[in-house]
Amino acid sequence: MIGKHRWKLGATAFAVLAGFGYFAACGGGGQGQGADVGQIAQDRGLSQEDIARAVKTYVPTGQMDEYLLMSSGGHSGQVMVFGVPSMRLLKVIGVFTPEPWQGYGLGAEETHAVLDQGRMLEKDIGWGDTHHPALSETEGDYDGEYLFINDKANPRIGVIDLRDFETKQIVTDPLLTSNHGAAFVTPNTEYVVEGSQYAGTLDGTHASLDDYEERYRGAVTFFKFDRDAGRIDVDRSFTIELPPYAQDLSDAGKGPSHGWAFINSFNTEMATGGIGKGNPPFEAGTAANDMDYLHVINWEKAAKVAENPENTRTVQGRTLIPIDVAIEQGLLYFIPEPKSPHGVDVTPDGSKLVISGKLDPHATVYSWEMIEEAIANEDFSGTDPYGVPIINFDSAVEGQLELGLGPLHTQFGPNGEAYTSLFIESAVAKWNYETLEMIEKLPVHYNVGHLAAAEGDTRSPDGNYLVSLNKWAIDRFQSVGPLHPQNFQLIDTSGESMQLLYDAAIGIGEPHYAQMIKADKLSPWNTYPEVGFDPGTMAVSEEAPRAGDERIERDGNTVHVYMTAVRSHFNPEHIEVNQGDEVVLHVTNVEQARDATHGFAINKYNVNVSLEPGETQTVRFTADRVGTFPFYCTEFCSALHLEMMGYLLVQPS
Ligand code: CUK
Ligand code: CUA
Repeated sequence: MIGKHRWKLGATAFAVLAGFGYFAACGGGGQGQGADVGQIAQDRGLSQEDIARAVKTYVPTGQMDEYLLMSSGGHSGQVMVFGVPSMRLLKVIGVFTPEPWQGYGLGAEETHAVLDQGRMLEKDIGWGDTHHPALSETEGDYDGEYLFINDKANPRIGVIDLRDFETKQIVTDPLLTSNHGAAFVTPNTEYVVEGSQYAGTLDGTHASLDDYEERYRGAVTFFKFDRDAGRIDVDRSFTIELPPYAQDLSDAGKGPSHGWAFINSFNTEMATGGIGKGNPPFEAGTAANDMDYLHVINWEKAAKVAENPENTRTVQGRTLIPIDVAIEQGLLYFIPEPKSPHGVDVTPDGSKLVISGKLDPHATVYSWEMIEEAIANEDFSGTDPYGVPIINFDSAVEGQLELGLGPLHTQFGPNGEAYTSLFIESAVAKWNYETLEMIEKLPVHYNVGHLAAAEGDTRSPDGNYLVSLNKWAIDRFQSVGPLHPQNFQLIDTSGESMQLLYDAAIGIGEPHYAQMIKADKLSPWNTYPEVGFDPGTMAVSEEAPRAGDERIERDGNTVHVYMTAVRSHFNPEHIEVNQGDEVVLHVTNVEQARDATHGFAINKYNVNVSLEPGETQTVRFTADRVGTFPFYCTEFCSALHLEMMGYLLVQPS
């Protein structure tokens, strides 16, 4: 419980602050400062716990946070980066949607090309439902090189390079109608895993819901990640056909379970809803059975199986391992799991799996050793309607622990601690996955979905901090209308008992999941390494304009402009073209000073490009509108920033 102790005496305040080393830190910073702090606490009615929280979360100006929280940006289709423990928002990375400040998707050819990769059925898509960011891993530990994120609504994966925190690639999955068990990586980022959620036809054709069992399917795609290229290689990727259950969250095995992936499911009832037709609603139909199926998939073997074309079919240009091949080759097994499960989380040592059921108050702990043995001994209770062998529940489960109402997702600490979110109960349960003992519960506000512990899903969790990604905020913040802010609650897990530290309102919803990485594992660039650097290729561009080399060249109806940007001018400053000309603008920020970013915007032409120091970009457009169009720098880069402008003059043809 949160202490509601109010301070009565300044003297008590002194004592507590002294206990936190406050005065030592003040270092003689003026007489009476301690008294002021005590007075402030008293005036604001802060409790001792409040002061402790403030001291723990405050990062003094000029100092850095210890961790970075890489969070889904929810429906924005973007990624948010926060510092922990300050919970300061450091960046919003455009992934599936344009991001105006970074000029992502607003004129620069390269970023347009990335966004265009995300078109589906020849449509531009103006949003994403991003759920799960996944940091790249080496030997089961975050390596700080790449970040992946899924879009549930339009089955896609975005690839972000953490040298410049920019999106480099979007891959779509035409076989799926939606994804959810994504993005998750295998322990060396061999593959980025993407499990489907709502079943559909793999070939994208229409099928009646009456033919659901026959025609509808789920699937899991293993996208091959080429680390040297920094891109997913679709041609070396493969998909495994699955029954039309609603596949849910996934996780990859590590250590002893390396080479395997685990996916939860619900709706093994294969309900198709239809209230209007007198059928039970989806929510009832999908919860009829006591057990659903944990999918146990041998991806390492599947990768070899997929190499032989005799084993696969090509569907919509992708390589598919049909379900019967998956069964025959021993790639796919099921294990019963309690009622409508949600999260499956592999323990840091890879020896156990923790599964939580939305409608079951227990965490169920599966033993990898037992699963492996059951597979070897063919210890099956039968098969599902599609012929997938079902491992006996008792042959795979090590134990269960009652946690509370609505357990969803689990993260881990360094000493056998498991932290499981309790959605219905609005609490975090801390328990030990080795001894199956409950340690403690902490109320959160309210209805928590995912948790993000520091490095909490790697093979070496840090402890220290936990973020509770709450679904409801209700009364936690000033009302800003009926759509309430989302709330990230920061929790200190370093002590004996968990302590709620801070409510961080998130102005963007709904973020589902985040991962927390030690900041010193990242080594992002402060500027692009050389002048003329193209973030699309992550190399110096031959075409990049250099200082002294600025010019305008006409080639028929195409006008190439080679431009440089430097505090506080563009060169050239006049661009004169005829209506209908194609303008190709190559522009380089020739500066190398840290943070000397210039923007380049053309009024009324929907162009805004961000040029970080050293960066070059190409903007291509047809000068179809006649008139005078200022172009100008959109970053306040210098005292004469407002003067950093020029004119595009388009004369009638
Ligand atoms: S899901 Cu949202 S709270 Cu998409 Cu990971 Cu569980
Ligand atoms: Cu460059 Cu303002």
